[in-house]
Amino acid sequence: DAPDAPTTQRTLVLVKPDGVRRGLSGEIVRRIEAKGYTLVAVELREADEALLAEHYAEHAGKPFLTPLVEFMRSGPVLAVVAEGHRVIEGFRSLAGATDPTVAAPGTIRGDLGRDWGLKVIQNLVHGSDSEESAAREIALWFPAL
Ligand code: RTP
Ligand code: MG
Repeated sequence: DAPDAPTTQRTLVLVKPDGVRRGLSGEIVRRIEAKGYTLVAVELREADEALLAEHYAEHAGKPFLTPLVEFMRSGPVLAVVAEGHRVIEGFRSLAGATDPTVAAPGTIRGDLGRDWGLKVIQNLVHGSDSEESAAREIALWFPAL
């Protein structure tokens, strides 16, 4: 590579079951593409318990883990791998804060999400939070990549 070539990075995005059920998959993918990121993989999936336990391993022992896994199994999720310079941070910025009530307007969660007062926060999307998480999550969801 040339010394100043942009480094590419990949992230795992999930449109969670609430997003798919509400018909927001296209709008969420649209925002990723409109930002200029490249789609590497897109697949509608029914996640099983083993996959989700692995995906959410960092939350083992937390009180919201069981309702979170139950929620994530309540319907299909759209699994997406997106690519671009600083896409991990960039998608987290597009997604907004975890709690949709306080997520900034302009973000996916701020514009489209709200707290429904359920056992676990339903906030439309997941995005990898570091290079290590992204590598681990992409290998888990898309072992062929
Ligand atoms: P994500 O992993 O989904 O991209 O979201 P995040 O980093 O903003 O949030 P994280 O702390 O990793 O939590 C994972 C997901 O668990 C649900 N959650 N519910 N108190 C609650 O009800 C609660 N806390 C976390 C959310 O769906 C959150 O996105
Ligand atoms: Mg997280």
